[in-house]
Parts: sequence; structure tokens; C-alpha cells
Amino acid sequence: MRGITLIGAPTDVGASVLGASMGPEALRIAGIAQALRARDMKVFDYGNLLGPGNPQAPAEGGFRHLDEVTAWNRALFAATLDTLSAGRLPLMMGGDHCLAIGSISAVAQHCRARQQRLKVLWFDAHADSNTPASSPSGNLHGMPVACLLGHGPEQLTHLADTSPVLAPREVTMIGIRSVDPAERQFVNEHGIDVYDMRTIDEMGMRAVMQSALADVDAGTHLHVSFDMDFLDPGVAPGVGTPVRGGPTYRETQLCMEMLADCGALASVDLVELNPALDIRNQTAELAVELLESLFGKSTLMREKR
Ligand code: B3U
Ligand code: MN
Ligand code: MN
Repeated sequence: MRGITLIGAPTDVGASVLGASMGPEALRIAGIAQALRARDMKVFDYGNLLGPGNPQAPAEGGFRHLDEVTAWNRALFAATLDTLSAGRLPLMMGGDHCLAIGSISAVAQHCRARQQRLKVLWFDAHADSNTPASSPSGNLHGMPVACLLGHGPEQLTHLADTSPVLAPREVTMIGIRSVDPAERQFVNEHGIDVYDMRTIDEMGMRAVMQSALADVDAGTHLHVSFDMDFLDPGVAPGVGTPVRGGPTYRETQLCMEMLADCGALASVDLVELNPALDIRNQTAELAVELLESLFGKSTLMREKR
């Protein structure tokens, strides 16, 4: 890997609550580039992508802001593909979670061209698996998984040169605790692997991560799509749609450390950070701490366990 490219995607067009558009700047203020450089990583930050503003319009035909969401995802698709072609790891700083459609479409196209195995780990309180027919809100940040599996508006399901972008077995969800009835049906019908909060409580985070990573080897492209509302809102208040009962600081650090140990990490989304709702930028600072662990920081040098 020839370094990390930070891709700022300052938009909240896929969400109902405004503020995720300030995520990239909050991460910079929290020292994201310096923290990763301190880990001996080359970090490139060329600034933010450009895209349309938030019209704050009501839903039309089942979606809110479809054209704006498409414009942002097209820009992100191109930037992600460029970054991967340059041999660098794209770290997308959102922005809301609708952006994972663009980043993961690019990642999948990159992997297909190289016949490389792909695994997406989706860390989230939500299943993000609504379709336009089932969405209670029309907000596209509630639909990215469905779009990536081929269910959604054509302009979002066909960003890459093949569609569906992902097969269900390539996605694993962790931390889920707020699922709409139609999403539950979607997830079950597609046989998506889900480690919900009950499973985490019963198995413990270590066993959950071992199981989630069981089919990931060093040749796999591992994509981490990390929604900050995965964490318990007690430690991560700066998110637009908090759901109580999430993983603790320690459990989440363990996730990051185990991801680092697996050696397959190749692309990252860090989304749904909402500085307008945060307390003194603590959620952004927490995100930077977690990224440090994701990129290999550990208290002691240890043998892989
Ligand atoms: N499932 C609801 C709520 C939601 C999904 N993702 C977020 N919120 N962040 C919906 O609107 O689809
Ligand atoms: Mn999400
Ligand atoms: Mn979420």
C-alpha cells in the first residue's frame, strides 16, 4: 500500500437530520492526518469533493434528493477508483451513509478487474436495507445496502460496470439494533450475515469478530463501512440517528484492533459523524482514536493471537 488518501465528502443529502456535511472538517480538526502520519503512514489530503447543496425537499417517488445523492456518489466513485488505481487506500470521510454506494461500487469494480475476493463489514446500528418501496422516510442513507445488492434506483445501482455490485455473502453487518420490518425481511431473504446486539451480548465481541473475519485472508480486499452510530450514543453523541444500547468504547477498540491484525484492510468509509450534535468534537476525536487502532496502533507490541 502506497499510502492513504483522505477523501472528504461533505454532504448530508441522504439524511433527514442536517450536519453530517461538517464531518470531514471535524475529523481534520481532530487531527486525522497527523494521527495516521504518526503511525508511519503516508497520508494525502487533497481536500473535499464538490457536489450539490441540500435542497431539504420532501420525498418524490419514494426518495429524497435522488439527483443530489447521485451526483455525490458519482464524484466519490471516480475519486475512489483513482485512489485504488494509484495503489493507495481510500479513506472516505463522510458525509452520510448514502455515500457508501459510490465508494463500494468503486471498490467492487476494482476487485472484479483483479479477480480479488471482496468482503464488506458494515458497522452500524441500522441495517440500511430499505428499498424505495419500503423506506419510511425516503432518506437514501437508509438504503445503501439494498442499492449495492441491486435493489434501488437504476442511477444508484449501476454506478459500476456490473450490477448488482455485491453478492449478499460479501456483506456482514455488525452492531445492528434498529431494523424496520421490511428491512428484516430483506436481510433474511438475502441471507445476509448479521451480528446484532443480542449476538454481541451473547458471544462477546472477540468471538463475533473472529467469526466475521473467518473467511477473510491476506488476499481478500476488506472494506470497512463504519457508521459512527454503531457506537453507544453515550460515547458517540455526535450522530444524526442515535440508538441506545450500542457497543462500548472498549468493545469498539477491540473490533478495530482485530481488523488491523487481519492484515486485509484496503478501504474505509467513516460516516454519519454529525458535528452539529457533538459535544466539543468528542465524537470526531473518538473516530480518530478508532482509526489509529484500525491502522495498527496498540498499547504493547504483541504477537498475533
Ligand atoms: N431505517 C430508517 C432509519 C435510518 C436508517 N439509517 C439511518 N436511519 N441512519 C430509514 O429511514 O430508513
Ligand atoms: Mn448507516
Ligand atoms: Mn446508522
